[in-house]
Amino acid sequence: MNDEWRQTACILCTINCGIEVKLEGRHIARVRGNKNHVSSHGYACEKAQRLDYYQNGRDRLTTPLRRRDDGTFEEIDWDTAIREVAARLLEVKDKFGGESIFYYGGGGQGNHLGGAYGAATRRALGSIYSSNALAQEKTGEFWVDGLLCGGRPVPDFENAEVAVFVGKNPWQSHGLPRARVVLREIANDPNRALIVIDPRRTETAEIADYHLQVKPGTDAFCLAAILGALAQQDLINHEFLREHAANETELFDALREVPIADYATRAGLSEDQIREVARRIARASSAAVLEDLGIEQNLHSTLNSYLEKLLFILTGNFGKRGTMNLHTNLGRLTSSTRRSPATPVGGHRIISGLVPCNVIPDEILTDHPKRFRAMLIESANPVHSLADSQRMREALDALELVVVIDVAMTETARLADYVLPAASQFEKWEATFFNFEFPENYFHLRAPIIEALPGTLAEPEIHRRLVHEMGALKDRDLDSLRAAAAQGRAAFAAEFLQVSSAQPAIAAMTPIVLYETLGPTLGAGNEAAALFWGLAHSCARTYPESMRRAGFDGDSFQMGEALFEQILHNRSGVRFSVDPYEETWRRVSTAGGRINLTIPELIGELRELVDEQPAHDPEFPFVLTAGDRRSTTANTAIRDPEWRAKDREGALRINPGDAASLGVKPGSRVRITTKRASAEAVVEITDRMQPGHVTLPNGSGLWYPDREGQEFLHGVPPNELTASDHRDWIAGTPFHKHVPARVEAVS
Ligand SMILES: Nc1nc2c(c(=O)[nH]1)N[C@H]1C(S)=C(S)[C@@H](COP(=O)(O)OP(=O)(O)OC[C@H]3O[C@@H](n4cnc5c(=O)[nH]c(N)nc54)[C@H](O)[C@@H]3O)O[C@H]1N2
Ligand SMILES: Nc1nc2c(c(=O)[nH]1)N[C@H]1C(S)=C(S)[C@@H](COP(=O)(O)OP(=O)(O)OC[C@H]3O[C@@H](n4cnc5c(=O)[nH]c(N)nc54)[C@H](O)[C@@H]3O)O[C@H]1N2
Ligand code: SF4
Ligand SMILES: [Mo]
Repeated sequence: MNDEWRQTACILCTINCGIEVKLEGRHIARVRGNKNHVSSHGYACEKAQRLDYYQNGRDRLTTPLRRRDDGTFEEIDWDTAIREVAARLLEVKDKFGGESIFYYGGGGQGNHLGGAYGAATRRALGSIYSSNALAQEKTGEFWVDGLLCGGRPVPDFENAEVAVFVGKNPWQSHGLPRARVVLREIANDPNRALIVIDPRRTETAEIADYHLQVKPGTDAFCLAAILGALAQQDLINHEFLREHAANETELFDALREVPIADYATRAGLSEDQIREVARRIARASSAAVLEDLGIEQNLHSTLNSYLEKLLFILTGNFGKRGTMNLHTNLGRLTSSTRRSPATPVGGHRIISGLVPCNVIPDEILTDHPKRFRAMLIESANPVHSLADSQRMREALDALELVVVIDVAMTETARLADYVLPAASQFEKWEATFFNFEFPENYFHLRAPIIEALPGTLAEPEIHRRLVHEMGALKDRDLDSLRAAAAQGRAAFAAEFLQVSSAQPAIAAMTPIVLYETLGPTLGAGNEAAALFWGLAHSCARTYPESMRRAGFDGDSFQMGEALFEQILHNRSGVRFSVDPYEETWRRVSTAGGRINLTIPELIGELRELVDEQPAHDPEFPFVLTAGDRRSTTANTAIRDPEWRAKDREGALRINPGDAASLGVKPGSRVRITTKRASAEAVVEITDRMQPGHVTLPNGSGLWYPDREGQEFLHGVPPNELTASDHRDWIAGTPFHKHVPARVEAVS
């Protein structure tokens, strides 16, 4: 074993805890939390111990692949791969227009440089439509946030008296730094309260002060009832609303009409529970709220997000300590790509630049002239992760060209025309742009700690080669910038400004331009970090005061340089902004700097709840949550089932009463059927589940070779069971958490 501890981050969830690892050859042999890390301070959960299963998966790709006519792959060299991929993409562009080339992915839980550099490739092609996993979870929330306040409020749980989790199980899924520590602190303090809304008695619900164990899919009723109680019992923070909000009439008219007792019953709760929770939030000196997939991937998805935000807004929990605040951003890299408001075929709403994932097959499987003709897929496994795997496979099959950039042979890569093998996240410079903390915000750029697996390339280099091959950038375009870079940063900055404004075609290639001009001055192998020079300077221009409070000084250029140097050299992350709570108000960008309370479309949906009949199809008496987070899941970042010490197959969890009526015992096999498909699973019987509700884990059901190279499917791929038309009317978000199903014992 190499005795040195190396700093990097865990890539298995959005929190990206700082870790230190010891290597044994190419293996990650030991892992511990990095005490010096700016945001995780030594915290790491059990999953990080198993990162070597990601780094050294047996199905890592080691050479570019080209599909033969018979569907099998042949190995090709990188020069051939780049030449052919560039030519084939340009061919699609010439025939059908660059808009017909759809980009999917760009990053996972630990990596986003591919997406950042990929922006250059997309601009070279004129590809304007794209999407990623956010468009099957957070786009409804983004849409609501935009209309309410124009920003994305984030919870300050560390300082909150009351913490509310709606359809979120942070004990397992994290979603906040040091989740288990913070949750325990809140739960153990008699003056604070933890409130959980979840149909399951999750690990988080178990330690909560209040667990509203809703019937699956009834959150709109539960949240409307709580808001109704706030409005009808006059638990509203009127002073806050007078000072900071606008357009309250329509909303309050609707809330005054909410039949609280009736809605409580429909949600499977008592009126007392609803009123108690409403009072507890209202009397708190501070409250913070976090929603997640349980309500986003569920009936009334976007309405749920709206109602969830009203919990903290109507009680005045915004713009102060322990509540909800608007954070800084290190950089938005893709916002300059040309955007369209709606999809080309179906005219579906595009939110935050993302095509709703559930309509992707509809935008392909049609004879509409504007349909997507090719897909470039990077660091994502849409055949597995998007609703309706069958239709996704059909859709990929109908395209002229599919190119996949991944580290492993995924379900999506198997269907590609070309597969380009990427270096792993421990073999290259990587970062996420999940820097959403407040009052302090952080960024962590990771350096490679293992040499790239032979045959692989990092994404920045892949995109550099593609852009050159397509002729979007000529070597001589960069001469003046290279010369300036040799003279130092100030000279480089001046020349960069000059070139960017005079030559838009070169400016469009900014990530690659920085990589090739500033990059070499950072040392061989470090070129990909050059992108952060641009981001550091844009951060210094956008948030000079926030950066000063974080200890940066001098003029904007000096602060940008200092931030870049810290990002480059600090292996435990950088604190780049510090804000007072009032700063949130300067970031509210809705009219008059006020929170807009009324979203007409959603008030309509709220009012219609009263007539909604609970859907009950005797053919499908169960509600299946297709994909929950467990201590043994990490999306599909790890493919080897052996990484799970327990629950290797990903059990179907079911209530003891239901198991008894089906006549199944622990470890029995059952058949689960939805309107889309049928699958077999092993059962785990647990009273954490309520009757009528079953769950399967997210991320299971992957093909993986055994030691002899024979491939097996492990567990149930949840999206074989889901349907793409089962989605929200506003954001198109899927109802993965609420799939009508039938369960039968297998004899
Ligand atoms: N261990 C682990 N952690 C992860 C990930 C992982 O794969 N594994 N993935 C990461 C990613 S990409 C994301 S987006 C987050 C997601 O994090 P979460 O949203 O917390 O994850 P889930 O477990 O999918 O769903 C949350 C909860 O929704 C509940 N739920 C189901 N139906 C309903 C309902 O009708 N109403 C309500 N209120 N709740 C319901 C489920 O019981 C579950 O406890 O996790 C991140 N963290
Ligand atoms: N039914 C159901 N479906 C769901 C969910 C659910 O709860 N239920 N959850 C949804 C959610 S919230 C999410 S976020 C998505 C996640 O689904 P996806 O967005 O598809 O992401 P991952 O499964 O994390 O797959 C990431 C891919 O990146 C690859 N990879 C890892 N490192 C690198 C790298 O450095 N470079 C490249 N090029 N590739 C790399 C991995 O091999 C993997 O193939 O799934 C969604 N799908
Ligand atoms: S899985 Fe998430 S919480 Fe656990 S160590 Fe990794 S980044 Fe941290
Ligand atoms: Mo996600």
